[in-house]
Amino acid sequence: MPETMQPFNVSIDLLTGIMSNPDEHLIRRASDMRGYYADASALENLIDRENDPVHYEVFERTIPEVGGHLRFCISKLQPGRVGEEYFMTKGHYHTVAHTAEVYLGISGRGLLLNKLPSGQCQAVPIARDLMVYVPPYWAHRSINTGAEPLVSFCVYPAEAGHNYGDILTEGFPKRVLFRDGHEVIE
Ligand code: S6P
Ligand code: ZN
Repeated sequence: MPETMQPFNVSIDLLTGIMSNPDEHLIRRASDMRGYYADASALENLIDRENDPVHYEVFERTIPEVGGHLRFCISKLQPGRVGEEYFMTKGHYHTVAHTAEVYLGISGRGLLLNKLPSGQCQAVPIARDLMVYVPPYWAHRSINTGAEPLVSFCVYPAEAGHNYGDILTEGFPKRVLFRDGHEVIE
């Protein structure tokens, strides 16, 4: 047996989405989202007006990034809009493209926007008590369409990795907007 990692547990507050003892706490601020929203000037206004607020956070325990292990995290995305567009994460393909992922909604509500390299795009609702399966090869991004933080628990093969570059170049073909009092996907 090549490796003997010890079993462990992790405390997660299911109301706030805070993992009490993460090894890694990634914070993405509004300024980290330059280039992602359709309305670039609305993003600059948000950065100036609210002093570059936290956009989303990822809480993780360090797991070796090798086959056999599973990595897991809590993702917490704030509510709000940049112009008409709901707050969202950057989105990524997995570097090892044939690796899947499970997202379990913990609190809040929104969409998981999924895209294949062919251009096929699917928006799947996520909320407390809704789990989303992201099959191999699909890029994925969380979008918060609610008024509360969207908190998800994610699990994926530890070797998957994150490929942000390809989806940033291609873009997701759909955006999720609040327009004329309604949620619109266009
Ligand atoms: C990892 C998983 C999530 C996201 C997190 C932030 O495979 O999909 O942990 O990393 O929701 O989103 P993003 O698109 O900035 O990595
Ligand atoms: Zn992923």
